[in-house]
Amino acid sequence: MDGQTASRIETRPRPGLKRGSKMMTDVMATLYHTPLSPFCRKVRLCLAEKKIDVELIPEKYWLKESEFLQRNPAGKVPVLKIDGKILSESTAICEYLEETHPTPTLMPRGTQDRYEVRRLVSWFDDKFHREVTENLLYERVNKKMQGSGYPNGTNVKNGSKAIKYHLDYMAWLLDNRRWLGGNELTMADFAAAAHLSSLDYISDVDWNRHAVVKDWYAKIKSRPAFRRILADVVSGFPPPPHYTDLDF
Ligand SMILES: N[C@@H](CCC(=O)N[C@@H](CS)C(=O)NCC(=O)O)C(=O)O
Repeated sequence: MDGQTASRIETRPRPGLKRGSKMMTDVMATLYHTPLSPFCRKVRLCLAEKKIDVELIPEKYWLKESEFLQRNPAGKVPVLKIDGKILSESTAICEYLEETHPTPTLMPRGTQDRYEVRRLVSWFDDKFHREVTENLLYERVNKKMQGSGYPNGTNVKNGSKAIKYHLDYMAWLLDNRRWLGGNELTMADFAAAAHLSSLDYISDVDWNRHAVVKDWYAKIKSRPAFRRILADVVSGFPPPPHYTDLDF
């Protein structure tokens, strides 16, 4: 991790510092998150790309504690405290950040291009999430973490089948564009990379299926904004060695 990233993004308060103490005033924002949540990862990537200081606080959202529900009555992570406000819904948060911190931009200028980015963010956060992330990550990791049972074999099989189709679709897009949403890096790339990185943490992505998708992920994985995500370690689920390897 480079010095800049290390000082800007922290998973917990630094030793000797109490939250709310004067010395923590360099922290501009607080994100309540779960390390492998793709929605939280998307917000973390936008924050890091825009070099916004953030303190990361792990949240066991499934316990539905009253303090958490007060922050977000929907009972979901991510929740971002910034500018004296409490924000929820990952895409709304990313668009808020885009408007308040326009540089570097993660949305194109033109109406058609913006439409395409929004369509793809929704593709990954809705369709990919339902067909792949829920069936693989939530079955294999979330159920164990939350003590809510064992992976359902049918769901895992469906997820493994569906991810192939999604990788094929990404390859088709990337055959025609530099990045997923067009010729610039956008939120669409971060939405996709957030899901895929969480799945890669449990070795559920076949990077050899399409060279163009692997190249895209290698490019995005080597960005400074990605480093903190690659440093995540979830207790009871050690990541495979290739997860952090930029030359995977
Ligand atoms: N549409 C929401 C989805 C967030 C979401 O579903 N987060 C999951 C963790 S990955 C969660 O908190 N689930 C709790 C629940 O659905 O009760 C967003 O984009 O922020």
